[in-house]
Amino acid sequence: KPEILLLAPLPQFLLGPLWEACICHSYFMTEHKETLLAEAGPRIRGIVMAGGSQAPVELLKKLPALEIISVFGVGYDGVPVEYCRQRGIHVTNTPDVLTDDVADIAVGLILMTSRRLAEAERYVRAQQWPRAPFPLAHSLRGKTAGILGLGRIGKAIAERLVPHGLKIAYHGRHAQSDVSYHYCDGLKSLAEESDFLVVACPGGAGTHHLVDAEILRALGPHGTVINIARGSVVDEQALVTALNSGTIRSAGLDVFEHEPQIPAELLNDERVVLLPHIGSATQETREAMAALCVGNVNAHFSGAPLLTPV
Ligand code: 8YV
Repeated sequence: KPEILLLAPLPQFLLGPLWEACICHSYFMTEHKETLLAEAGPRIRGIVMAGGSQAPVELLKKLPALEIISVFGVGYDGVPVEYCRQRGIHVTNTPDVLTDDVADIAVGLILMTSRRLAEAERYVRAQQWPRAPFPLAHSLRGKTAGILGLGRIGKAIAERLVPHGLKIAYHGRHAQSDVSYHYCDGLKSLAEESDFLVVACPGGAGTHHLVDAEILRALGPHGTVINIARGSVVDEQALVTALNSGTIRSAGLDVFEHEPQIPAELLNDERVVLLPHIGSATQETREAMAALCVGNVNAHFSGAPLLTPV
């Protein structure tokens, strides 16, 4: 059996089939990483990792026989793709199967922030309703959602928001001819136009802190940041400052810069909705992701075409 490294905790329905096909080493779990690498490193032919985990070049250099990295997730910002290309290491991910669930969470965050759903629920539980009605929230109809990154997930979000009465604008590297949404050629102009700035682009160096203090100022005091992509895209400290100073109204976040650590200012802010990176976290979707993830590993080691190469 080929030997592989696991760089993240994985669900049993993925570990089972992986163990059937491979000898798996739990790199993320062992306290003796150097010993594991010295002993098994030369025999490691595959890596399985999560969307948010990292496979740094320094680690890959210690794996001379590495042939494939299979990411259990759509985002492969933790993989040095150019280095892998040069070494001929295949990289696969799990696109499409999670699109609907992630888009649903974006819509959920938009409803939660605009209608103050989490606050309202806390209000009821704290028995405050008998004392006074809950304060008025904000309607979605007629507002504009500005989508940063109109890829598969960004498009699924847009499609869901149109029936809610929102106008859609977007920014990305280029305008797309197959959509009728308004294209903004800069992120700042998108933020100026938006009530909800929805981050749906890939993470990694190319998008690091794209949403910074200047963009938050452009979004303005009626604006809300929604992030279902990667924490790295938003400058979290700038976000905290913008919320504290009333530069923006609120934020709905499923991802953070240093997961699972969340700044205390966000934890203590009633207007912010916080989720523990659950965009793809349903039984159905995670099982479909697992099937692709192990399917790619098995395809590679049996010489068949990869199911979903990056
Ligand atoms: C994670 C994600 O992969 O798909 C992605 O890029 O961020 C998530 O789906 C998930 O945490 C699986 O570990």
